[in-house]
Amino acid sequence: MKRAVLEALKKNKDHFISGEELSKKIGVTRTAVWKHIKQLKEEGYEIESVSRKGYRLTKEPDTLDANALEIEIGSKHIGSNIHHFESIDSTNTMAKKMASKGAKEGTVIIAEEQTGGRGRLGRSWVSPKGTGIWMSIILRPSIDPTEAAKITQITAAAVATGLRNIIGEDVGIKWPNDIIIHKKKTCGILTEMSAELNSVNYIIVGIGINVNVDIDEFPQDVRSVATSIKAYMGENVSRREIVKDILFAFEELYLDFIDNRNIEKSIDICKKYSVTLGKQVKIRTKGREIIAEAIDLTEDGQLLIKNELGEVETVLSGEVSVRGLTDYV
Ligand code: BT5
Repeated sequence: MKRAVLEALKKNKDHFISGEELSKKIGVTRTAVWKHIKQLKEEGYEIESVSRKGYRLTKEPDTLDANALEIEIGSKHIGSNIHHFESIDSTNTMAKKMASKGAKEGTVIIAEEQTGGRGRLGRSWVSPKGTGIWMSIILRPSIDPTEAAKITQITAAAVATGLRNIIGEDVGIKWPNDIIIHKKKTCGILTEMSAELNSVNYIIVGIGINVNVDIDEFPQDVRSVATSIKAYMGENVSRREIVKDILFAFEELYLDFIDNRNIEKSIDICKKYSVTLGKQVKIRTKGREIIAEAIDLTEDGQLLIKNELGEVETVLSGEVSVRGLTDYV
């Protein structure tokens, strides 16, 4: 019911809507409407109320509240079902739990804070309260497990597209899973999978974005490699707008992959915004370290490199340092 009140207020932002109209629309008493309005106000919504005119929504808080997000996203697929947590160990861990209990594809888990945010290979992901986007999407694609890395590329393309809408052209993709603003990491992607030999049970794609994080909140080692959108823009940016834009872009690119077996568009975006291609790179993969030139992405999203012996090889995943960009100098 609270959701219905919020939805009606959001749709009628430009004028007052009376308590009576709201109660008729939603099918509850005027007292119930008033209670929901009170609750929304407590959650940070600013609602003007004028006697004989009614209510008008004047300002929304930048929470990632599931009701507000679902209303705004309006998707039947990715983001149609959102679970919002104030504090959680890791949205990826929660997504795995939910997926193993049957949560449907497109379910999104989002948190204001993670106390045990995870990066790749057991590394940790710093996720302070209320200022970032820490979210995971549950996917159930009918693909071969060997294709899972494509999901990371689709996600990188979607995040870069969403962020470029808001931030502009300083957003780049560092293969395979980082989004960079002005040479520093502002987003990391963690793709995890549960699979049998030939089939995928589910894939969890975790996305962490430093939106309004103050750089001082990061521990020293992270501070030297990380930035936030706020640090770049000089002002707070709506997390909700970003979530919306990213999920919208993700749905289009992901469904193209699922329905048409096509990731060409995603790979084109990854190439176009790449900060890796054409650069000297140091790659740690499968226990070895290679110095090479990053030449291209294959149509599957693997990195094509030319090693020091002039041999061309493909790399499926790994740690990449880009000369002049990250720690490789
Ligand atoms: C990643 O790992 O970049 C994947 C991060 C995925 C985080 C999301 S948040 C929602 C979901 N739930 C989770 O528990 N995880 C996902 P990797 O490439 O391994 O990079 C990890 C490294 O990035 C760390 O070792 C730090 O150096 C650095 N780092 C940690 N926190 C950071 C932050 N907030 N911003 C930028 N860099 C960070």
